Amino acid sequence: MKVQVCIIGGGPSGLLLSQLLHRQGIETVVLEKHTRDHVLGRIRAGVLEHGFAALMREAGCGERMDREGERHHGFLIAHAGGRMDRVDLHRYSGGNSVLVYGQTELTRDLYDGRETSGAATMFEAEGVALHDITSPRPWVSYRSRGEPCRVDCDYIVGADGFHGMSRHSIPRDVLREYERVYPFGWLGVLSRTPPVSPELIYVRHERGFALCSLRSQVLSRYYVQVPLSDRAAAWSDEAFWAELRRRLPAEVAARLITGPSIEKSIAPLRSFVAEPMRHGRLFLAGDAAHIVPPTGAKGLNSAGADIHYLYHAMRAHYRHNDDTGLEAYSQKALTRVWQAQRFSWWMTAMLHRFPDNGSYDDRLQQAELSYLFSSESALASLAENYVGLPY
Ligand code: FAS
Ligand code: PHB
Repeated sequence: MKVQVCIIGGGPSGLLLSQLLHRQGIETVVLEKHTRDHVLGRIRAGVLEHGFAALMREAGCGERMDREGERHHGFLIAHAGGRMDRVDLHRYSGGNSVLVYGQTELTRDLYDGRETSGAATMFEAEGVALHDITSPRPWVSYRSRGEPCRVDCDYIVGADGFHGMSRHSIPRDVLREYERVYPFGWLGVLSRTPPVSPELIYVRHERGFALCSLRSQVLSRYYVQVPLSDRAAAWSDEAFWAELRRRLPAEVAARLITGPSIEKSIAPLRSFVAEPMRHGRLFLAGDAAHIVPPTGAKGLNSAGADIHYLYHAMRAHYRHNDDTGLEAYSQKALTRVWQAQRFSWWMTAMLHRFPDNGSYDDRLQQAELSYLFSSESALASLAENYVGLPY
């Protein structure tokens, strides 16, 4: 097979880029390790920056997102003694907002868009390997149902997530990795229950962080911080709901409607960046290059910025033989990646209970929150990061 761009990974990063390029007549193939159903079985992000939503529309896959997604102009932070304060995103970001629409649904929309376009997606692609990535004619090998296959291309995009292989195709003496692993995880539950609040509630509590989110008015998403040693199977639904109630302000806990969990999992938290995001004709995008703790809702949205830069760079290359975007990609993407890293770390440090924290750290977190809600410029800083810094 010969294409212009070979994309490794059929998650939101790879699919969004492939759809955007396809609409510009740039031929791509997506190699995905698993089946479509397996990919769609993952419960992940829930909040889209306005820039990400705009990319979905430009990819021709935004219609259901705009119909079913919920525009949110603010969120709440519950902290000292059950007090709740609102972050007015609309006011402090100059009129911007976020869209609450699950990653599972947007990935489904992207798959539907790709199938309608007739572009090629190879599912259950095994043993993907990259070859001659610093030559003008890179190629990719993989097996499909045991049969050896080959893709010749101009460029390879590694959008295969944190556990993918593409990052490891960059020589060890070139690749630099930066990482911080947090001593806790998020136990998440999805339930077919009405959300406890019309807006998200982030909770700082002495027992640990909690988050009340949603996917729709009949589908709620909740999280509680748990030790890394915990296993989701050891948490009964009753134990989860009781722990969540303990961490919520009394009036919120009183109106919480519980129900059976339809998904329950623990996500470990880490901050991670791999540099550079380009080596020869290989470009890294999304979780393949960076990971953030989900506190700031920047994981999927950071991937969106990478895709924006890569899409415009490849379009300029094929339309105008202009390679300035490709040359600048890694540096430009990493500048925004590190802003998302900073914000995600800040939100995580402010709201979570760190096992080694002493009384000083506890008071510092309280001071951070009281400063935040006493300063318009602090609220403006949070708001502009949460809705999404400019691309
Ligand atoms: P993905 O990991 O989504 O997709 C990569 C794809 O590549 C996968 O489909 C995988 O099967 C495929 N692949 C891997 N290796 C391959 C190989 N060798 N060959 C071919 N294909 C291969 N972000 C938020 O903003 N909010 C959240 O609440 C949130 N929760 C999360 C919870 C969990 C458990 C995880 C893991 C992540 C979470 N994230 C969250 C971040 C998440 O949403 C990612 O940012 C998003 O999935 C990034 O998309 P991709 O870069 O496409 O990577
Ligand atoms: C979610 O709905 O899954 C979600 C929302 C906001 C976050 C993290 C996760 O910061």
